[in-house]
Amino acid sequence: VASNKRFEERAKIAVNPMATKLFNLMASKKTNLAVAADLTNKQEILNLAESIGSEICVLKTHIDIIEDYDQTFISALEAIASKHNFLIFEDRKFADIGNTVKYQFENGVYQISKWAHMVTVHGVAGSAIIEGFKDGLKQNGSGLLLLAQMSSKGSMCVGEYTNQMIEMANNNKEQVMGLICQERLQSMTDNLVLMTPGVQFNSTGDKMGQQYNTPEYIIKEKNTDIIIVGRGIYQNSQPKTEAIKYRAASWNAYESKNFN
Ligand code: BMP
Repeated sequence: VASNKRFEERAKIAVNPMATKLFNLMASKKTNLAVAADLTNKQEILNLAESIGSEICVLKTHIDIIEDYDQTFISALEAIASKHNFLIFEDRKFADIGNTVKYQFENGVYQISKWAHMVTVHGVAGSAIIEGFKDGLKQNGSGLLLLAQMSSKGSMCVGEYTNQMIEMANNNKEQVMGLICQERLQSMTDNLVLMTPGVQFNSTGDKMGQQYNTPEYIIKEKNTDIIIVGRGIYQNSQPKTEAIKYRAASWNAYESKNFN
């Protein structure tokens, strides 16, 4: 299933404000590369962000794996993000009832709603989970990304569950900016951003169930919008050089689509 609209056109039809912002950012910066900065030391993440910031549209964090976390980390990351013009994505994978996710989003050590431009949500608890985000999302015009499919072996986000996640996204477009998925399906409308993890050039998987595809395959054959690359970049001896390669591969794959 092809989307035949360019990112700048999709920015105009997106409903969630962060979806519009991200489509426009990709179109103007000419990058659909997101990097998963899965490092456990705050200075290592900041160094990575500084070195690859010019190449990416989004930097994805797992804030709860950082061993020396404190609030100075957030302000330092925000400064790098505004200098290099990328958005911050906290991959929290919220999955509880609405009342609990509201606390997890707004409170606790991380106060995610204050700084994350987008966060991931599992729909397993049902669509009322979205109610728990409504207040927090308003703070910065942020967006939710629903997990419609996963990259890992044996994933249970398949079939009818995937269809239900797409429906949940389509029914809540003010809050939901996009989907985490492995392919574009017909029901995934053009106003949603489709982001795909499990991308690496030189590996087909790891020992813990991860499965990899190439940027070209994901963007061109599977027709999603953004690749998310973690170890393929941050574990390389030259992350910047490698990020430039992933950026070129995923952008060229996007540009090679047939737009009308
Ligand atoms: P890596 O490229 O190193 O395998 O990292 C992939 C990143 O994407 C990890 O941060 C992981 O938590 C995330 N992710 C994933 O791999 N598959 C999914 O289906 C959803 C994810 O968020």
